Amino acid sequence: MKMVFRWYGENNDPVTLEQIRQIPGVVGVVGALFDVPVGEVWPLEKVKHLKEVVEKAGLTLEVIESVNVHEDIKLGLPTRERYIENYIETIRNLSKVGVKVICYNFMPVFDWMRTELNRKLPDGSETMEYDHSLIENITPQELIKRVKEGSHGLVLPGWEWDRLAKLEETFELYKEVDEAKLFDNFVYFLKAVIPTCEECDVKLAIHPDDPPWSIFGLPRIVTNRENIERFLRAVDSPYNGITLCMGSLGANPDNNIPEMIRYFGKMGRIHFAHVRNLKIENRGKFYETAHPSFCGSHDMFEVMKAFHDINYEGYIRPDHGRMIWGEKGRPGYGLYDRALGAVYLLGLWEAIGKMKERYC
Ligand code: CS2
Ligand code: MN
Repeated sequence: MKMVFRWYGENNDPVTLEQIRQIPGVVGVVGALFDVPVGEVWPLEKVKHLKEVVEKAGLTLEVIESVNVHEDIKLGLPTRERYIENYIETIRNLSKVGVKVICYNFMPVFDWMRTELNRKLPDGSETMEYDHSLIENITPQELIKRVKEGSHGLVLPGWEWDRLAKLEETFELYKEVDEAKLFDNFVYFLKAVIPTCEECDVKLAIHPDDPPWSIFGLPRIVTNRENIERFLRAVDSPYNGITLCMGSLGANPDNNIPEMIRYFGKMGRIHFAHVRNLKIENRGKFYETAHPSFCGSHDMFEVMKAFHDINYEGYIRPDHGRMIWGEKGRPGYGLYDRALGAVYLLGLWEAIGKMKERYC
């Protein structure tokens, strides 16, 4: 297992590479270019520059999150061909600087969704919350306004305000796209790009839908073991893999996370993992907690043990953390709580390994 940490780039992240370097056990960052419009090619020069900056700080850049998929590909419009070509070009450019895994998602319109970005917990920390009953009672526009207000002026991953400004148009187009159609469009995309991944030795790792159910009537198709297995088998290449984000899948208590890790791990299809905890208050309502098991609804020991048992050699990163110790930053992506999370996960990993060596 390789422990990595998400970083938003120079002048775009209050967290510095020097700080990340000092978190014990973290070997690399998960990076991206945030100034290339969705659908355009990531220029080789920019990618090279990012790589140099990261390596100069003593860290690796082997995972990219995210190369976002243009909406026309998800919608299956004729214009998708151009965007697929661009995606292929981006894969090639990333492979040239040694990128091994690309995380992406296939969620219509919205990336991850929360209804409250700054919920105060009893210990004074702040965290993000999702409440489905609220989603059912407001419009997508109202929701976007809420998220924007809570974002402290920082662009959130997958929440490009310009793109979201054209919401009505996009929702109109999705009237024609149900789950079956979205699945076909997804497989069409995979069939087009996976041969290049094989050729360039870059693995694709789809991020599950967050939360793993339909919102605002939009289709969602990466939500459980059954539908994940379906598209893994539809394009049966080891380069067609997943990002096992337990924060996303774990919001639905029907998803058994350790079991999914064992299942997809044995298939050799987990290339990247987001490991974090959350507290399910009731069905459809949860908030993000600190990583340890006693803070949330998930048994993190069982999760890390499942990764250990499958001899997981891929990348893991802590995911959303709370805002603690007065830190101000991008919701979910402060330094302190994620650093505590990384070290906690590494502690579990060491303990599990030594227990096996000594007592089994
Ligand atoms: C991330 C996602 O912040 C988050 O919740 O896990 O935004 C993730 O980066 C994308 O869905 C992957 O494309
Ligand atoms: Mn995630």
